Amino acid sequence: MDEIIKQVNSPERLKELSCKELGAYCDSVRKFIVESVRHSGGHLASSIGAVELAVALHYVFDCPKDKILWDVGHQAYAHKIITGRAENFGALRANGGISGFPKMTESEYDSFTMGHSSTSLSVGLGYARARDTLGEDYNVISVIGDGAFTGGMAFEALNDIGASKAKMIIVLNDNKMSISKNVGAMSEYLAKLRLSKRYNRLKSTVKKGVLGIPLFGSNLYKALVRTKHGVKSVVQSNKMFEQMGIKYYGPIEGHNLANLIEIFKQVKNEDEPVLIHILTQKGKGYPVAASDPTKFHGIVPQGATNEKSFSQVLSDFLCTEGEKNSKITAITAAMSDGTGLTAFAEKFPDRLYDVGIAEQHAVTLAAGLAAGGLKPYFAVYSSFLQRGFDQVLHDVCINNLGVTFLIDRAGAVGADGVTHQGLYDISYLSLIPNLSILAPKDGCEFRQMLEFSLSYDKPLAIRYPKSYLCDSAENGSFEYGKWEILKRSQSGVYVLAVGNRAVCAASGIENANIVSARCIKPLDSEFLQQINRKGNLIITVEDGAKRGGFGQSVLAYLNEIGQNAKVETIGYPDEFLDDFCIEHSLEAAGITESGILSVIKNFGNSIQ
Ligand SMILES: Cc1ncc(C[n+]2csc(CCOP(=O)(O)OP(=O)(O)O)c2C)c(N)n1
Repeated sequence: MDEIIKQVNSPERLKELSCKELGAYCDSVRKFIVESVRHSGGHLASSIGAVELAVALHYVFDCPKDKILWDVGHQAYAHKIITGRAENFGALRANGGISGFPKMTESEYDSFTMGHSSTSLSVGLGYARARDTLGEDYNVISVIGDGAFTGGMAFEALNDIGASKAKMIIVLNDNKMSISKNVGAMSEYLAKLRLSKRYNRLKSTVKKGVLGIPLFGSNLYKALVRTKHGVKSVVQSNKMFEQMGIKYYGPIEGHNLANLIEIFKQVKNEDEPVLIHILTQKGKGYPVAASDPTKFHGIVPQGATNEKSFSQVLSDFLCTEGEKNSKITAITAAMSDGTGLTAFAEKFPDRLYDVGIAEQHAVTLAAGLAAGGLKPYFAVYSSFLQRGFDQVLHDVCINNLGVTFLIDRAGAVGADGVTHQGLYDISYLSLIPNLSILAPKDGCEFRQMLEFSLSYDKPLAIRYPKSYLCDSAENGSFEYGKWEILKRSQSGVYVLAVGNRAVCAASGIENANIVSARCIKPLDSEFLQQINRKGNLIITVEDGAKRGGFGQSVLAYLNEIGQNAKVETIGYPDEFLDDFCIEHSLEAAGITESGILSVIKNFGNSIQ
């Protein structure tokens, strides 16, 4: 770690740096992020693209009094370093270390816990209104990427912000990229703004403002004038935002520190909502990342793995079946790589809809596609589908449409932490009539479920984690509504395991009946009736929240028919899972062989 990183451990120290030192500091921060992330994994390209932005913001504003809200928050590593957390980067996204996202409980400089996209404008307006109502005095700055700007929440907030006239600053960090290339009409509109004529001269107000910066204003002004391309981007009025009541500044070169400092100084004094459109490069300063920002959006630490991914199974399936059936369409909300849709997109570009970071729209789009006679598959991470609950219920399920939800990253997710845990899908989807929910024990069974989906013309959800270790030796055929007995025993103990991780945890256990409860909804009620005998023990195991989960569905059903067996449920307790390690999460919840064995042992003791 460079000395300057150690020394600058607060925004106050940052403000003491000279103009030249600030430039050197940015270089060191960038280098430090690259080194740290190569070791620990994390969001690389976005973070190194926002170094000058973070430095300029902390140079001009006074945090924690002023509130900087980093949308999604994956780009805020420089912010974390400036605010005294460089020492913790050895344990970035690890237990005992720091989160990869802003987190209120981690630092007073993190004004909000972020993780899901497109929230920063709403939070910002909330802060601004609270400030004005309480007669307080601070600045609110929402930093939002062009990807996050495609999300419906951002549009809803803009609508409100423009009308509110509240004093707040929106920094639109436009690098033309979401995780992959950004999409949609808004993105095209921003591209036009990028190309639009930029100012080649400094406005007198700008000059005045720069010269007014204490200590090195005149140096800055000279630097501005000297910049390679001159200061092209200063202030340009823009119709769309302006007509919505939001003052537009831009486009501004977002790696030019002097430019950024100047513009932030300018807008600090504005009394109305302003939007500063800055242009940055994702992966800036690290050529491999800049040339392939999608690959370097998030990187995992090096290490041998023999895991296979469920998304690869999905990819193979969609590519093969897509050939045979032109009605098959796939939808992604800006996550085609992560969910395994890239190959399908390349093969059938007209049948892959990337809707931007717009899960709610994606669900209802799928409903419309199905109503119109197509066969839509929406692949989405469990935690992001939370956004689309009402759309699943109201649009897909009330209309009983043949939409298949492929719910990836279900269960504990590890390094992304609390905001991304996929623990709630079983609970919230189980509430919805007409919807069936499946969980494959391995890739082979996932493939069978996908084949089943081809002829199933009703709402269907299949949930699975990122990876699985191997395909099971048992390769029975998939039968809708029926569970699979993986191991029989004379004992009265039945382990009902949901999905790959639970099945893996249970598979080594002897003297118990091990069952893959692959159909979460509907339950295999016939089987449950058979095993609901006094003296029997039923243990449900799921990589999901206990509340409203599979285990509680089993309990509710048995209660309805008159419960005889003893039932124990294993899953996550009723608290947020603030854990960065999948193994540790599973261990703590008892979703392990020893966790199940201890339940069996306690039962044995209790009947002696
Ligand atoms: C609701 C939701 N859906 C999907 C994601 C996954 N995701 C994280 S970052 C990202 C792209 C963000 O792009 P942008 O806002 O432009 O920021 P950049 O990485 O380009 O700086 C996506 C899709 C998310 N965090 N939240």
